[in-house]
Amino acid sequence: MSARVTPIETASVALLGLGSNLGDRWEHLRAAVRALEAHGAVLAVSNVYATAPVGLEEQPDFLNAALLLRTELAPEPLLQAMLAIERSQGRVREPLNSGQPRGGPRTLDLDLLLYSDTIVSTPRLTLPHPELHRRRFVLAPAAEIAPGWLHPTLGRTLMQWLDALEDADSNRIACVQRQGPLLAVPSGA
Ligand code: PH2
Ligand code: MG
Ligand code: MG
Repeated sequence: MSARVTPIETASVALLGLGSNLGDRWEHLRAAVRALEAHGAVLAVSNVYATAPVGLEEQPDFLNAALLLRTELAPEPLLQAMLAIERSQGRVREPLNSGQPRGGPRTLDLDLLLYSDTIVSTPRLTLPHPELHRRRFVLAPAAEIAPGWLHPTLGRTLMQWLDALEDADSNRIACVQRQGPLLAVPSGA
């Protein structure tokens, strides 16, 4: 008689933010989704949003999106995989002491926003992402694919955080415009 083995669920769900404001922005985002498929199951991809730059304002507009990835990778290896995907799309990270302003133009930015209800605070990684609940360019796409995800430290769902944002400054509704799906809908679908 063979013992019945209950499979242990080891995969977690991560919420990623995608951004690009240099080069072929749509293609950088598409390439990121394709590359992430090697690291798990892409459960959902949001629409793409054209967004006004936040922080350093003298730079081109961004395209932003969000993605849900079911993955066996732990947060740190997932972050390493994301950084490698950024590099594969020509992202160059200036050293912190280079004198270059932070938050400048980039071909591809992949941010780990949430990883299940995991809380991490190390020099390399903070989970949940500290700016997640403050930025419309993050919350608009994220709330589209994970509206009910409860913020692990602050409470409230992503949709509640989005609804709570003031329509002011860089979070003005007009600064975040939905463009449409990232991936072409297959014909006949
Ligand atoms: N990313 C930044 C700085 N500012 N602004 C927008 N609209 N979208 C971004 O993805 C973004 C930004 C640093 O990562
Ligand atoms: Mg970012
Ligand atoms: Mg980043």
